[in-house]
Amino acid sequence: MYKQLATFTLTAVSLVFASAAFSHTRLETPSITDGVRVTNNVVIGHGCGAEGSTVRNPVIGTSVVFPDGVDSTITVDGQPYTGNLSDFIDNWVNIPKQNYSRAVFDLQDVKTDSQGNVIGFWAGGNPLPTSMNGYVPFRINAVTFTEGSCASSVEFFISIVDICEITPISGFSESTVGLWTHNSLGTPYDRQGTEDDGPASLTVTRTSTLPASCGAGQVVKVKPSAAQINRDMPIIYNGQQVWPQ
Ligand SMILES: [Cu+2]
Repeated sequence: MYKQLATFTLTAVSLVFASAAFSHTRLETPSITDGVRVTNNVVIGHGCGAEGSTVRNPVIGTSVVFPDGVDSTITVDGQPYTGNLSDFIDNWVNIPKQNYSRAVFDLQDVKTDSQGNVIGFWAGGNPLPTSMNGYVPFRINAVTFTEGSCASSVEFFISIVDICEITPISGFSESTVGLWTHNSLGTPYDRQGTEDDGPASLTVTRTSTLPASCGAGQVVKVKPSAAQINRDMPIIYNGQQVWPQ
């Protein structure tokens, strides 16, 4: 009896955590393998409001930023790495490509760096009913591991802000924005919280055999820089910044 109760309690607790985690804004397919182009979606699971609240404000837009790999922060097996992303991934350029869709939002466009490479995208313009999920489609081009590298997987942290009300930065609150971002970059877009569980993750797992000298291989993680978030998170539409404002 006690054992059954314990099992039930554990199951109930893990279900609560699972559903809470699932309702965050995440990628439909967070785990992919190298060398394959994958159709994916940003899944907006709920509107703005305190985590766990039942009444939420509808999301009217979303802003999505991939680490550009230029000034990103890299760790290898948990340790800071000062070399380049190209030591592990040799084609991290123009990896996301937005798929045109007016299924959820009327307006959308890609975000580009100074060279015109896509580093993110946004969509918005009308409210997503709070009772439904919103799927914002994009494609991830085939990612390839650098020959000779020891990386067995590379996890990219994708920063997303769901917007429920257009405000200046000073108006950011749980009821106006959903911050699916890092908690300690030091940008106005940082998620409030002690755990760094905001961004949506995308893990690329290597399918080819590692060089024999690599042993078990290295686990690589890539976060955007504060400078990139500050530069790339705002939404520019027809040459004008429309959010935040
Ligand atoms: Cu959530």
